Amino acid sequence: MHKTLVVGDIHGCYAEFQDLLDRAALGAGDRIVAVGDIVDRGPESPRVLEFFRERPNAATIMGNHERKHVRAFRGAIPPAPSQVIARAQIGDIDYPGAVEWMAGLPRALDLPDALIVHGFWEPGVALEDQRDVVLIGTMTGETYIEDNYPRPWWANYDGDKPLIVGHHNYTKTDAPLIYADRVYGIDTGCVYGGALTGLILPDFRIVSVPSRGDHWAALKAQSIRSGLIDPE
Ligand SMILES: [Mn+2]
Repeated sequence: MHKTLVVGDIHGCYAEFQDLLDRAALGAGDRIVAVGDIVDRGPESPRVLEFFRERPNAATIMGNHERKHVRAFRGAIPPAPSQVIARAQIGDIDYPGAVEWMAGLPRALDLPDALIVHGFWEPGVALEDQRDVVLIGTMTGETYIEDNYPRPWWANYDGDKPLIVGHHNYTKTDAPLIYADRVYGIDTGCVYGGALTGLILPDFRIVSVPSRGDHWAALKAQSIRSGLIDPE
């Protein structure tokens, strides 16, 4: 029986991602799936991108950060500091190809044992009819869910398989949110000094490694010093 390691928001934390792969001890034929937001805010977005672009057994869905790269590159929105920094890390030669690849990412992965989306879920709506902004986890999508449904949103989940999401560290600890063995929120804030969490299917076994530091604070400070972004 092959396993699937589902990984929370990596945000360019390549070292911790490698730590997690060591901890998970996957075998040949096992699969790695990220919940999106594999880039931005962390030190090594290019290496994380390369991993998911090159490995045949690895896949990611689209997070709100990948979507921001796509929309900013197309001129729909101005890039936020975290996209400016990631673009500089990736380099102008490779950036268009990276964005094109991000544009092709799916907004959900419907696995045999779980449904995986980055952001949220609207109850009473079939997967194919869910709004992009809800599944991908934009501010618009979050506001829409909060304005129209009781909180917390995960208590309204009515899909037929367990749901795995990232996007917010709901427990504000290094431990994932586990709601009624039905909804798993596995973003544990690695890029802010928390932990990187994975879930190994089909057993829903948690694996976790500590962050090596508050990468976003360090990278932001360094990028302000170098003049790449403006002070807030
Ligand atoms: Mn996110």
